[in-house]
Amino acid sequence: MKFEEHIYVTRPFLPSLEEFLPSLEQIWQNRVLTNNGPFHQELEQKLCEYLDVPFISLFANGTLALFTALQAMNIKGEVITTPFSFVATSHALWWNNIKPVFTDIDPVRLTLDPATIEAAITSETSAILPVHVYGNPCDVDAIENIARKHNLKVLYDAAHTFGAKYKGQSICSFGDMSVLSFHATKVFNTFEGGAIVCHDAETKKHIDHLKNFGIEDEVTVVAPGINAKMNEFQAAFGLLQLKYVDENIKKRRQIAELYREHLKNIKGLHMLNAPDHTDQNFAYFPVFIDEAEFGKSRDEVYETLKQHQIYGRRYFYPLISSFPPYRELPSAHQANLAVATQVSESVICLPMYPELETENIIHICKRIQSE
Ligand code: T4K
Repeated sequence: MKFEEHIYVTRPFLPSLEEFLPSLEQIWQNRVLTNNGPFHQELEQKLCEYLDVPFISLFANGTLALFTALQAMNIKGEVITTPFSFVATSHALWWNNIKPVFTDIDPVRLTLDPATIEAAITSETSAILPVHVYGNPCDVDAIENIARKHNLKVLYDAAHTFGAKYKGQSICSFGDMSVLSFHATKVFNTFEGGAIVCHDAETKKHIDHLKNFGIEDEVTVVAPGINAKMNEFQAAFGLLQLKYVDENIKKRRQIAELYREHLKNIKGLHMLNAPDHTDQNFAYFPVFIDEAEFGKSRDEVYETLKQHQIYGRRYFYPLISSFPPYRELPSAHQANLAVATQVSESVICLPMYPELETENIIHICKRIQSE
């Protein structure tokens, strides 16, 4: 059997170089490298169609998109968020001088538990920042009810969620805004990249100003904006990626099915089930190790895999709430985050990318059970 030398948690999908060359030639011909060029405009339009959303603004990366969305929504004070995410979620709050308030996650979805949100609301709370972890939707209906009742805004971190649907609707159609990441490690990548989805033209215009220094025209600056624009290389690459994204999600689905088949009935190893009415994008394949039942700790499994050049990742361990400066916050107490702590200490994300070979999947599953 032939195995890749190193099997990483993910590998970015790259179309053939030949297929990208005509786009590069066009960029060289246009000499428009950035600032809302023709590829940028076309990608925004094509993504609105693909994601079935009314307005999208492209960004240099997902973190700057999160940062800018908070500015565009004029969010201040405290924001309720999850500790079980990539650090960028809370960093975007911190950089905006907003205090993250952590609450626990739902043990099934692994996203913010609506039952814990209400108790954390204070007079300073202005918004909720939930994350559709691994591409699985949050309980958007319950979150919307809480937000409406308490007059809070909702910004979804949808970094993992490209192309996923809930109740037949794009996940990005929920909340006031959603932020996507097109990082190299994501289901749809533009090397680095990201986007904000919003629901009206006025807001889109405001976001577009904010990501371009606040500039409206040559002599008018309307707000203290930042430079967070996606460039033409990224946008052209995104257009090409879009051609392959459905095929790639299909391959990811097949990989997930293979993993399920080979890992079922292993005592102490648990897998996630998608919430009802969800069309998944199979961005990640997390498994959860119950040490008492499995006979080995999560970290032992992780190390064993590494010894065989299989580089799974413990997304998301440690919890954001255990990093400085967040660990000083009262809401960062472990007692407040029992489910998140337990999940974070048991998870390993197994390799998942469209070109992962069947032999390698079987090899990974065998190594998990070995020794
Ligand atoms: N919100 C959430 C919920 C997120 O998950 C993220 C990003 C964001 C916001 C922020 O979006 P961006 O600003 O990134 O657009 C990775 C990614 O850097 C990060 O984008 C992602 N989440 C996070 C979950 O994972 P690391 O530190 O684990 O990446 P790294 O470099 O260790 O890569 C993992 C593996 O992927 C490598 O071992 C090999 C492979 N890889 C990686 C890259 C970058 C490649 O084969 N080629 C590559 O070019 O954070």
